[in-house]
Amino acid sequence: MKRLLITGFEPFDNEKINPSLIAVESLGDQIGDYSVSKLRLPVVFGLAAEKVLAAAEDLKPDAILCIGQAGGRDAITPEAVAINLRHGRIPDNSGYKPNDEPIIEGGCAAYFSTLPVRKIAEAIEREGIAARVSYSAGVYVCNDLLYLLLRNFENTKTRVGFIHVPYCTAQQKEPSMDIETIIKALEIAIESI
Ligand code: PCA
Repeated sequence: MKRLLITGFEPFDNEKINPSLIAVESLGDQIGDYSVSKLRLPVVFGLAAEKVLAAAEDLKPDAILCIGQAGGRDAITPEAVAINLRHGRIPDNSGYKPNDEPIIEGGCAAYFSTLPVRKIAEAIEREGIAARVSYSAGVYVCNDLLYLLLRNFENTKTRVGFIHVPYCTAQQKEPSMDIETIIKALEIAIESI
C-alpha cells in the first residue's frame, strides 16, 4: 500500500474549531490505494512545515496532502501554486505577524503543486460537491506550509498538495459546507491522487 500523510490545522482567528482538522481526524485509516496517517498542525509560520518534515522522515510518505480552512470560500479548492511571500492580516498562533516578507530569502518565486489539482477538483465536482482549482493559497500559514514542503520535496518522489475547505456549518458563518460533505470531498480527493 502507498502511504499518505494528511494534515489539518488547529483553530485560529478566534474560531473554536477548524473544519480542516475535524475532517482529517474523521477519515478512515485506509482510503483507495493509501494507508492514511494524520497530523495536527499549529497555525505558526515555519513551524507547521517543520512538523510535517519531522513526521515525513519517519513515515516516508508517497504523498503529503495538507488541508486548511479558507473562510469566505464556497467550494473545496485544491491549490495550484504556493508563492514566496509571508504576510499576516492577523498574527499567527505564536503572535508573529509578518509584513510582506519572503519565506526564503532569494528563494524561487513560486512552486506548483505536485498533486493533480485539476483531476482532484473535477472528481469532487462529479460527486455533486462544489470544487474548483484555486490559483492563490494566500500569503498566510497555509501558503507558507505548501511553499516550504514543495521546496523541500522538489525533485523527489514525494508528491505534495494542499486543499482549502470552506467554514463548516457548525461555525455559523457563511458561506459554509456540512462537515460530512467536506469529509466526503477529502475521500474523493485521496482516491484521485
Ligand atoms: N487556514 C489558514 C492557516 C490555517 C488554516 O486552516 C490559511 O489559509 O493560511
